[in-house]
Formats: sequence, structure tokens, C-alpha cells
Amino acid sequence: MSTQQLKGLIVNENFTPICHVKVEFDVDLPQYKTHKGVYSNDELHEVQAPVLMWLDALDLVFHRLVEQGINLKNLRGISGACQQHGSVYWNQQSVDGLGCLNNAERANGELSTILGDSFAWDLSPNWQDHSTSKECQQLEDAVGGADELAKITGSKAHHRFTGPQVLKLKNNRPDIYKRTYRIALVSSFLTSVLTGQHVIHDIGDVCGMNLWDIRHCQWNEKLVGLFDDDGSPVTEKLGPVGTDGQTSNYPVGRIASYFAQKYGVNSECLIVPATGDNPGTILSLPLEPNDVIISLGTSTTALVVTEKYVPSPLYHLFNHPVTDGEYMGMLCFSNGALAREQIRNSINAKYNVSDQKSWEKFNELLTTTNKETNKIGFYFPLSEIIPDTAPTVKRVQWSDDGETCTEDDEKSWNLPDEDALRIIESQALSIRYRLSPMLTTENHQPRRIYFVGGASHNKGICLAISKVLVPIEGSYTLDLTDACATGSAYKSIYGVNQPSANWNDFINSKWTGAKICEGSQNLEDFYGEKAVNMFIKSEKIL
Ligand code: XUL
Repeated sequence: MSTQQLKGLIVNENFTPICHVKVEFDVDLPQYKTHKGVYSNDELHEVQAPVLMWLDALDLVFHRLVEQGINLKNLRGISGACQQHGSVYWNQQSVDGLGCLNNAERANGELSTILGDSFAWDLSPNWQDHSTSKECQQLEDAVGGADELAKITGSKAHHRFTGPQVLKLKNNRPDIYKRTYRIALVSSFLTSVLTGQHVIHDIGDVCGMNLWDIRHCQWNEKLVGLFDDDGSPVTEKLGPVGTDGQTSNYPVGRIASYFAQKYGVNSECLIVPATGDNPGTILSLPLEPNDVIISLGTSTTALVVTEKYVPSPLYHLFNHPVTDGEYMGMLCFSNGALAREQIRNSINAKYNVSDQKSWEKFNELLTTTNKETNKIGFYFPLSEIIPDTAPTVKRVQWSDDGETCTEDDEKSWNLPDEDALRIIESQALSIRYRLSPMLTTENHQPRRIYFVGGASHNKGICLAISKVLVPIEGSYTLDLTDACATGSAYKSIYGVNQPSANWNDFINSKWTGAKICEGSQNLEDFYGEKAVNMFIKSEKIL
């Protein structure tokens, strides 16, 4: 369940994809009038999604699978990968509403009708929401600052994280908060609808709340204490968490009879807890420690599996969604494809390239422009998450001794040509600087990089990023359009078979590999510490 669409992917026991359907919220469910799957209020910096739309999307996905001639009697297990941080506010009535899904006589009609009265709020705050500065401060103050909050929950306070969002709801909409019986993440919401009962939160996804104490495996008392003035403990509303690999990986139940009756799903089909989209992504391939996945989509995300719990306000640490004692490190930048495309468009306009969407000239400039350690460009057409910055474009140039810098001096920049390499350099330097504490190789280099997402098909971009990150064994691209859906499909196979094997053995036994990105092995580290230091200094001027 992503921001703009819900996909249904079926794979067999050998990881072979069988069928793939999707529902695009704006296009397939126009009655909700969303734009890119959400409602945005630019003045209030709020971004929200209608919950009933997701229920209609779920019905439509099953409907489309049936339309494709898939016999859902063969379905043995289902899991999911959902946009992280979003929260769903169920009311008391939901116990009965969800129960209806398991009652042959009452499970009639559409999900959005059966569960229509089950929500205290019909909206879910989305990960793009930026409206919780006050609450972020409250959470950090409660534990003694950003460093402390990162130590406890794996992340400093972020606008989009569920804790600040729920706190804002309690402060601004106490009526809704009072009516809330259970707060679900998008992942636990999906698992609940599929099973027809309230369920646990997944151990990986719960770390996207800024409330969960990762080392002690429990809600943090000081943080949940911020909700105490309401009179009833927020932990009751938050409900239980699958506190280890056992509870989060094993099926939580069978599919609700609604889906068996209506779409012919095998009534024995097991539901394995859904996780977040990023934890789902790391399950799509056998990652060894120090391997990095870079997802080049609308946003840019870098993910790494690590056995070290080294929290920092610079990045996020989550529990590994499957393996106890491992962690997923994550960087999530909101600016990615859009920023690169804007530069590509001005380059194509300058050179009268007839196909506006062609990357040929952009990629040529990546190889003909001089690599730089003294020039840094920041290109944020959208508000940026890392660093927390309003939309801006800024170009800086440092003197060789790193003492003085000039800003936005258009004379010394060959524009827009030079922006092609500079945007890739700065996106990659930001990843390099922030990932390095989590990497345990000698020079904190990644072992391998796996590129996924839209721009992973662009070899020029992948190579230019690799030159900054210098992976020891090179970079690889995966022919995976749906990395997170694929990872969660593998999770369902693992869970259904009541895992005795360790996750990596399981995935290695079935996985068929990735393609090497030509030229990405044995790279010389041109950029080195000098470029990283210039980058850090430049970011401070933003
Ligand atoms: C991760 C994040 C996004 C969402 C939506 O922290 O906010 O990646 O999960 O995809």
C-alpha cells in the first residue's frame, strides 16, 4: 500500500512472479479527489489520505486479480509492505466492524461500507506531512534532546513520524483522539482488515513512530507519558507490538471469510504481518552487512543492514523486520527524481533536444563535466527531510584551502550543464557522509550497492553515484519494479512455512541475482574526505 497506489503481486514458492495488478488511487478511485494519493494543505503543511479510499483499493485489487483469471484458492499466504508512519484511528465500533468480516451473514457489500463507521477519523496523516514542529520539540524535550531521542527510538523527532502526529491530534482534535480505540500504522491496518481483527504492530515498522524504545523493546515511558493528560494511557490505544521475529513473522491468523466468500480466496490462507515499504524493500534480496540499497524513485532512499545499533540524529535505525538483533539503517530524502528531471529539462531545452524526457544529453554531461570537491550544489524543489529545509536551490564554491566560499556565483558555473553532475554529486555525498557511521568496512565503504526504483535503469546516474560511494565489490541493478511488494511476498512465504531457517539462508536458497553495473568495480576514490568535509560545511550555510 504505497502513497499513490496499491499493488497486488503473487509469486510462487520459488519466487517466480505469477501475476501483478495495481490500483492507482487518483485514476481508479477519482471519487476521493486525491492528488497523488493525498490531500495537501500547503498553508498548514498538512498531508493526509482518506482511509476509506484504501479499503476501496483493497477490494479493487482482489477484483482485478480475479479478473486476470487467477484462482485465489491457491493462495497460501499474504503479507504487505505499506507506506511508513501513516496512522489510522479506529473507534470502539471497529471491534464489531472488523468482526463482521468474519461473519458470513454480515460480511456483505464493500469493505468501505462494512467498516464505514469504524473510524474515529476518516483521514490518515501521510509521511509527507510537515505540520508537527511543536510536537517534535515536545518529544525531544521529554527525553533531553535529539541525540537522546535517537538513542531511544532510532531517530530524532521527524514531522512525519507517528508519535508527533498522534500528539498533534491529541492537542488539536481532542474529540477525535478521545473517540480513538486503537491507533494502527498503515501496515497493521492492512493486516487487521485482511484478518478481520485488531492485530499487533510489526517490529520493524513500529520504529517509525518515535515512541518505541528499540533496545528495551517497549514503549518509552517518558514519551508515552506526554499523552497522560488525556486520562487514559495511550499505550492502550497503541495496542501490542510483535516484539520479536517470532511474533512479527509468524501468521497472525487466517484470511477473513469476507475475502473467501467474495473473491474465492482459500479460507486457509494465512496472513503474515505487513511491514513498512522500506523494511519490505530490504527483504527483496539477500543483503549482507555493509550492503546498501539505493532506491531512486520520487524520493531517494538509502537502506543498509547492520548488526551495530549506532543511533544518530543523522539517520534512522529500525529493527530488522525479520531477524532479531539486526537493524535497518535508513536515509530518506524527499528530493530525488523531480529535482534531477528539472535539470534534465533545462539541459534538453538549451540543446533543443526534441525528446524532452531523454536522458542522453544529461548523461553525456555526467561524463564530460569535471568532477569537483570544491563545488557543491543543493537542488531541493520540494521541502527536504535531510537536512530539514524549505524548497531551495543553492550553489557554493569553496577556495582550495576550504576557508572561503562564494554562493550562487553564476559566472563560475556553466549552467545548466554543470548542474547534471553537481546534483548527482551532492545527492551521493549526502548519502556517503550519513551512511558511513553504520558501515563497518575498513574505510566505511559499502560492500555492494544495489540500485532499485525508477532511475536505477539509468546506467549513467548509477555509475556517477557509485563513483562517489566507491563500493568495494561494485554496484548492481535489480530488475525489480516492485522491490517492497516483492520483499513482502517473500516474507509471506517465509512466515507461512513457519521459519526454522535463518532469513538469509532462506532467501539465498531461492534468489537469482542482480546485474553488475558496468564500470562500478575497482573505482578510485576521487572525492574522498575532502569532498565530504566541503559538503558538510556547505550544508551548514543552507
Ligand atoms: C520513510 C518514509 C517514506 C515512506 C513512503 O521514512 O517516510 O519512505 O515510507 O514511502
